[in-house]
Amino acid sequence: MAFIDWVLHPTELWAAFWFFMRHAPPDEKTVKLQVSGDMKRCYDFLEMTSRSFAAVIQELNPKLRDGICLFYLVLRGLDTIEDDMTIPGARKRHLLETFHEIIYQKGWTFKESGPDEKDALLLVEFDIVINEFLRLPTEFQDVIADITRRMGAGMAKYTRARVESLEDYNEYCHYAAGLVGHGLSRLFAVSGLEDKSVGEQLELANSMGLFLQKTNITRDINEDVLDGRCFWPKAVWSKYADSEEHLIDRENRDKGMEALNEMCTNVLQHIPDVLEYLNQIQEPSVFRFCAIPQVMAIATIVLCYDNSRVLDGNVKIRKGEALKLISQATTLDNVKRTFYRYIEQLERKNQPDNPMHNQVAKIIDRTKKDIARTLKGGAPVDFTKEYLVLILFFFTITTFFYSYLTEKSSF
Ligand code: D61
Ligand code: MG
Repeated sequence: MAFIDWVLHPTELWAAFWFFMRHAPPDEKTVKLQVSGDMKRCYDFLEMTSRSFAAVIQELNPKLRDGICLFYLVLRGLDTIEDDMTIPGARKRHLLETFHEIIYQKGWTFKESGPDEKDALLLVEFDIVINEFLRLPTEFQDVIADITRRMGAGMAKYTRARVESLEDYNEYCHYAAGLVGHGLSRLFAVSGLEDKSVGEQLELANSMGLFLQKTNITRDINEDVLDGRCFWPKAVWSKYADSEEHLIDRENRDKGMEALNEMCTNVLQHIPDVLEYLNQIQEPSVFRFCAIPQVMAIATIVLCYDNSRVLDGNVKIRKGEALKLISQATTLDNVKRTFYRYIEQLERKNQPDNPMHNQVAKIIDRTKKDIARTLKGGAPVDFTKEYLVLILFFFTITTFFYSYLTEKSSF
């Protein structure tokens, strides 16, 4: 059905065409040609362990690129231990709580991962990550170690505790992703590419992480429940289901949908902070690095809203849609236009009989007003589709006219 998708979404085909024109394969590999030895291996690990962040990290300004790659690998190592259900509780908590010291121990490796652990190899060769970490400027090392310590402690806490209340949910997401936002903001400031104040507005940085993490948690409910996990807070799902399995049960679909819509509404609350955070970012490569994950997230959460396929299995935005989002995440104004488009789509999906209708309508209203007020030229209109139809129209006419002429002259 991919072909039909492309025909039905000509603007995405257009974006894909330009994307592949700009990112021809040889160009893509330039980062790895510039770096050597162990750092090259670290970029291999980055590509192995992250589909979503590998490209944006590689396109960062060289002042930040290696530091943020290593920040990612250190935390991915920590998260691989957190996610591994085969490591005994006490051992796991000890590893999580001491990981910020482990990253200073030359030669440390870890071979105890369970057989299903997708990123086990990263820990088997973790000495390589440590070598490169120790080569970073100490200001970078300090930030990474501080965030690793706090994230490890939080993750250790949640190996026992469950996500019960909404406060727990915000706290867990703070440990898993909000702290990444803190660390990144501090690294941006330390590098001198962004203002010192970016490294101090940490509440906004936290929201950047929460918007991404909560979107994933909301989208992945089916997969997580089938794996025997659930990150939806009990305070929410227990209003609609007797158990986590009951939540995705077809027999309980109406209640399941109410729970899903409540979870989506919770995510949407972070939108004002996300736009305010992006408003402070100056350097173009840092801007794209921050904006691309956020536009993917808003597209995903709007797709999930009132969508029963989330409870049945996996939902994903189309490949072409993702390429279009990436190519448009260049400036604050373009990102605002993208958010506006998705907010309008959400408005169409937000039916009056939905119990979340009023709360979602408020967020829609506020976001549209915020954007219309601050965007040059006011509320945006997207004419890309109309342009393409026009081009296609003239192309067809010209072709017919041309063949008509050549037919005539051949006689
Ligand atoms: C600007 C740009 C990027 C940002 C940001 C601000 C603020 C926060 C984040 C990125 C982090 C968002 C994480 C969302 C995806 N969630 C996960 O990967 C979960 O793991 C959480 C713990 C490890 C976090 C590692 C990480 C992720 C992204 C980074 C980074 C570090 C460092 C630099 C740049 C981006 C999730 O993992 C699932 C999996 O194993 O694949 C989980 O276990 O919950
Ligand atoms: Mg995890």
